[in-house]
Amino acid sequence: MGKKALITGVTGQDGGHLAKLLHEKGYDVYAVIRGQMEASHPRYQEVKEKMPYVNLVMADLLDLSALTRAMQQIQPDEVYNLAAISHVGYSFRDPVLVADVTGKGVLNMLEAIRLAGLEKTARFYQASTSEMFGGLDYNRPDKGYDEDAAFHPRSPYGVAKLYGHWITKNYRESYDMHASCGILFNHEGERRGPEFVTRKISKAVARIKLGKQDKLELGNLDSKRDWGYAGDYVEGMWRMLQQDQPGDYVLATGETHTIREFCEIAFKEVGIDLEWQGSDVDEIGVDKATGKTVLSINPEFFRPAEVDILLGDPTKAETVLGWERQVDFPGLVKLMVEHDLNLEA
Ligand code: NAP
Ligand code: G4F
Repeated sequence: MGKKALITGVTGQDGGHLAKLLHEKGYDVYAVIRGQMEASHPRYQEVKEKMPYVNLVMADLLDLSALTRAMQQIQPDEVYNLAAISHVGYSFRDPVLVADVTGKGVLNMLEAIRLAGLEKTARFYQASTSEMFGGLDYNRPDKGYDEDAAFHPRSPYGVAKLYGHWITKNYRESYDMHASCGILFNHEGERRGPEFVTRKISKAVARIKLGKQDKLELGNLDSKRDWGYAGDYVEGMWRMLQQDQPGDYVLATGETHTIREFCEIAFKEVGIDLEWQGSDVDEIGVDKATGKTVLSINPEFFRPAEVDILLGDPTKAETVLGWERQVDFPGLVKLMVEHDLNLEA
């Protein structure tokens, strides 16, 4: 019998990559999908069609009884908690729901494992985030944040994730659970939701190239992110749960780039050279060849508090886990634009 893994968040970006990886490694893969989702729902169908090897279990992260039943029925060896309301901008608009799902949802998962009597056997992965650092206390320009850096979350999402991070560590210390936290910096790719900036850009660039859209509207162009490829990051999650001891690990690239740079490279991929004109909310990106405005600023996308810079130091993951990345920054942008050109054509 293969090992059994239970994933939450399978309909999201990372869940799809992780389900595939675990299946390829010989696991029996189970995944929690929200209870209200009808079999006719497109996301349910996508999982059924593209990941037929995944056994679906109905449960919501807010529903402790359903989660406990799932743990009792499946008796998983490994549990990967990827489910969350994960959009930082949205978390300012609905902070209470985000606290419940992204924060208390983690407690529900840990309690479900305990209530099912699996705390000594099931290994647990919590999807922690670089958003917990927040950028304000950034004082290591060469190295970036590591596992010991101070937290200073700047969004309701970051605060909720910090609760999830600490309650996971608390269950590790209190009940001797094999519970690990991956502090992941931004990771992107062809499965990224269109509400996140990289996919919004790659999709718009493809549509502009194909004449299906005139212009892309963005918020802050000058924040910096440490962007990697999601497919590389799920391998790191799995490696954390294969260690003899649980722990916390930063997964990052050690490079940081502005949104502006991402735009420049993405437009270049389709043969458009961007020229920046104007400043602040009046700044625009112009196609040098045609003089057409292809990018402008919409203050609607600014956040009440911003994380100006994220840069991670993955030394621990590289040395202890032997974690490696296959896709670099230009490769990531290329991969996303090419994917969206094919999708939109
Ligand atoms: P994502 O694409 O936004 O996926 C979120 C998943 O959570 C979806 O499957 C969603 O299901 C599920 N979900 C939301 N509310 C739920 C609820 N009440 N009950 C059950 N499931 C629920 O996120 P991602 O990019 O794959 O990220 C995976 C995890 O890593 C998240 O926890 C995220 O916060 C964290 N993280 C991500 C990054 C990154 O750069 N991607 C970096 C650090 C940490 P529906 O389809 O039903 O909505
Ligand atoms: O793509 P974003 O929405 O990602 P953000 O806020 O960094 O959060 C992502 O990464 C976190 C890890 O650090 C995860 F925990 C989290 O779940 C999520 O996956 O925004 C990136 C940057 C921000 O500075 C934002 O202000 O892009 C800026 N931005 C500029 N214009 C925009 C836009 N972001 C979005 N989503 N949409 C815009 O139009």
